[in-house]
Amino acid sequence: MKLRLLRCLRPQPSKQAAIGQKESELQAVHDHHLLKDMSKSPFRDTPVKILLLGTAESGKTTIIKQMRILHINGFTDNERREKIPEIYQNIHDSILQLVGQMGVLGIDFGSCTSERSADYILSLPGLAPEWPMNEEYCDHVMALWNDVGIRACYNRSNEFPLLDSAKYFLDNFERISNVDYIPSTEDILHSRKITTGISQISFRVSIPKSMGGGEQEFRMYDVGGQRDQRNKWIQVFEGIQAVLFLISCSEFDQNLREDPTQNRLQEALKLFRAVWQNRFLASAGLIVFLNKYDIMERKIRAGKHIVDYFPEYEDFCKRPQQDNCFDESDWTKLFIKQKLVDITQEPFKRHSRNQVDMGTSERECYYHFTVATDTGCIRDVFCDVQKMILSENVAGTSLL
Ligand SMILES: Nc1nc2c(ncn2[C@@H]2O[C@H](COP(=O)(O)OP(=O)(O)O)[C@@H](O)[C@H]2O)c(=O)[nH]1
Ligand SMILES: [Mg+2]
Repeated sequence: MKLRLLRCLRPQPSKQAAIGQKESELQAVHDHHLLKDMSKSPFRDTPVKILLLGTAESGKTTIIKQMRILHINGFTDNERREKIPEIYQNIHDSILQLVGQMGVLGIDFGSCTSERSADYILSLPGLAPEWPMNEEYCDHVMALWNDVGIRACYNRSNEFPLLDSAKYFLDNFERISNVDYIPSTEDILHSRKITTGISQISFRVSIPKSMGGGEQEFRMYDVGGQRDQRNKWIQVFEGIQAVLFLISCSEFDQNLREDPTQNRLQEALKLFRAVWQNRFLASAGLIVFLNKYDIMERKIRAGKHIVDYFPEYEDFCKRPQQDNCFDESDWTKLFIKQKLVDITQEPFKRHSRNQVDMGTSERECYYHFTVATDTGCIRDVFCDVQKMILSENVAGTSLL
């Protein structure tokens, strides 16, 4: 199915201004006909398939969890309890990693008591303690998280692989270590488990009356993001209507777990180029989530600057002031987005069998800044995405 995005639903400000009154009216009539046609179109009976792509830890599995919260009925108490070992493991991995890095970074503990707590933690196996956590373990974890040395180590956590949710779980440790603990929805959204296979979620959404009414089934596929998982991706490319590409805005100062010499944001941009140019995905709509901007903003407030990793940022900021750029976070967001836009405008020649064979593509790409752990944010963004995809289908069927 050939897909085309309807500009009317996501107008670009500059383009919007250029469209005269008359053209807008014509466009509205055209859209009305398309939307009216939609109820007759065949795609309603077939699921709309969305493929989540992006490097490891960009937020793909978190989006699947959000779909479950928003469109299915979330998590039962039993399912919540089943997440306890995963959350315990996240906490255990985080504290072990922090304690282990103290020596590597040459940071001292704030007290002898903390040193003893560190010895205790290092004497434990890599596997997290079982439920319920024993009191001794809890006391040591709490003492360490309150230690000034450990906090200094945490502030340098871009220099080693640490779970993004480490702070969230350690800040909430007292509640989590309680015997009556049942993970909250927020805890589940913050927990992390590596995706190795391909997982799928199906859900139905009601379509607004203005778009023809009724329901549409969506199927979303989540694949592993690590380098060694990417050869599996091709298996799910067939019949995909849209790719949701996740890129983490916060990883500009971090290196890959798989290859500590490689900057994570550079790797994500390389992957984006490969996805954009992939011939098996050439007819799919492309939507980008510039994710984790909450962490990016936190980093900038803590004195990190993207220019130290991407020197070209300096020239980028000399451009005329953008309306919506008030501070360094805004400029950083815009800079990362521009990197993606530049990739979609690169002319390219076919180098491999997997690349599309064309000059510059006419395809459009849609960008959203997101915080995947924030249900409200994903609800709003997904509402837009849904409209776009449904409109694309309408446009697609009208072209058949
Ligand atoms: N603070 C914050 N954490 C996020 C965000 N998106 C994902 N995470 C966390 O980042 C970690 C990796 O996310 P995950 O969905 O497993 O990434 P995946 O490897 O692409 O599936 C998890 O601990 C998530 O809770 C975000 O926008 N903000
Ligand atoms: Mg995953």
